[in-house]
Amino acid sequence: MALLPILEFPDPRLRTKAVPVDPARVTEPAFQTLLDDMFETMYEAPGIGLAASQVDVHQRFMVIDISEEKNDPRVFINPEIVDRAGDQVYQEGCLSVPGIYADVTRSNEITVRFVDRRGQAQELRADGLLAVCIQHEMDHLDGKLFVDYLSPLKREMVRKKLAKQRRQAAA
Ligand code: GNR
Ligand code: NI
Repeated sequence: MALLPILEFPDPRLRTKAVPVDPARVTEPAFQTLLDDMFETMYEAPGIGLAASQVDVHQRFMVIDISEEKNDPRVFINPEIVDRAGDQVYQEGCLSVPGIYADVTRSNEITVRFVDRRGQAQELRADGLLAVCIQHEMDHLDGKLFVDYLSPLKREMVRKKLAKQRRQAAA
């Protein structure tokens, strides 16, 4: 297994629109190893989700584990939201925007169609934090970050704060 480097805002590669995964590739060893490496990277960070885009792989899949015990690994390949209801506000963070937290409004309940790590088509109804996380990761696949929901002024403040954090880490 291997830890993968995570791209950080404002890296332009985070803006790449990911392409669908060929379902026939899912069960191949190279893809399964990539999934394992993404879980290892997510758990080590630590985070509750990781989109392939964040590790510079511009294909439509992500890994999620929102459990306290870190024993509920979920894989979503080629996810599509087919139904949604209501709104919720959640204070989000992102491994690609470290140390920044902000309220984001998203759908409260979603139905997502996807392919699992065995290559099987699935449909899942999710709400609460799982629904937030699925929507946050799907945004990454479209090159979108949670800071895009902030005003341009706040986003500029985030960019400067991260630049300062990096300067101080380097000094
Ligand atoms: O670890 C993460 N926590 C989190 C908290 C609130 C809303 C979304 C998230 S996802 C984030 C990991 C990440 O950056 N995934 O892309
Ligand atoms: Ni994120």
